[in-house]
Amino acid sequence: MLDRQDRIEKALDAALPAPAIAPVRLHTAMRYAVLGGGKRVRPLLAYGAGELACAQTERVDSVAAAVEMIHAYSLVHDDMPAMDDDVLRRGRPTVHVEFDQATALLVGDSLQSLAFQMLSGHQLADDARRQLEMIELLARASGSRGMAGGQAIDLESTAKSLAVPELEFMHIHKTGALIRASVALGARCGTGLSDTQLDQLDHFGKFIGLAFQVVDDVLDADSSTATLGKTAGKDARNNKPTYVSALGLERARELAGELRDNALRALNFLPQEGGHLRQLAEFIVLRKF
Ligand code: GRG
Repeated sequence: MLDRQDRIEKALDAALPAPAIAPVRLHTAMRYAVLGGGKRVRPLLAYGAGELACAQTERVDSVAAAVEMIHAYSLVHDDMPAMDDDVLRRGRPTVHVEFDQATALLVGDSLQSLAFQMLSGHQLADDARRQLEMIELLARASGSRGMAGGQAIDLESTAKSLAVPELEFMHIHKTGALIRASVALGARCGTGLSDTQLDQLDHFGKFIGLAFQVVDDVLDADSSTATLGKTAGKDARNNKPTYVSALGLERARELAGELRDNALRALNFLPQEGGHLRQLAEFIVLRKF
């Protein structure tokens, strides 16, 4: 993990415009939003899937940087007053607090564009059609029928009590879609997996994405601001429906384990029984922040 975290940090650093390039404030804020923080779970999943598909690591670098840029943009926009209105992220002031709201909007916009530049400006696959499919895959996962759509449902759901299937629908989109896409894109950088194996991997991505969100709900209820590096206890204070409000803390914890087990079963059909993805699944459920 440390090796890959170091690798993605360098890839992101190289891909982001240098702070001295105009407009200096925007580029400084983009770098602030992306560099030097975060667990890099989505890039780690892309590298793990890429290994199984015998992908060239340089190709996975571009995919890993793209998914992390989309993730970072979503956090910047989510933290703004019009959405979740938070002042702390990755242990530091949020982008609109450190800079200003207009800059935070532009940081998100620019990171989203740069993500697609990463996928279109570097060779990811031998076959150009496959590369186009990969670009479409990220567009779908991050747009209104993926992450942004999930966020819209989240905003509409404040102070409502959602049944578990509705919660699942929201989270499969808001958090799950990008995690699933990270796995799918990493795997498509190589040619070592059959269509059946890609389907199994997609099953893994779907279930580990949902497990990630259930754990996020548990940590929000059960951890501290100091440990999380972001404000804890916000879901209950903001009257947000979560797995903890729907099921209680203990059952939500159990559910995270069940979702992980379901994800792990899909890996049994893959080379090295899923290799590093198996350990990443454990990390996602056992993480403390
Ligand atoms: C604004 C279009 C738009 C979407 C926002 C993902 C999201 C949608 C909002 C983030 C709000 C949130 C806290 C969601 C819960 C799951 C989540 C994405 C947590 C943060 O991800 P981590 O734990 O963060 O991977 P780090 O900092 O480690 O990268």
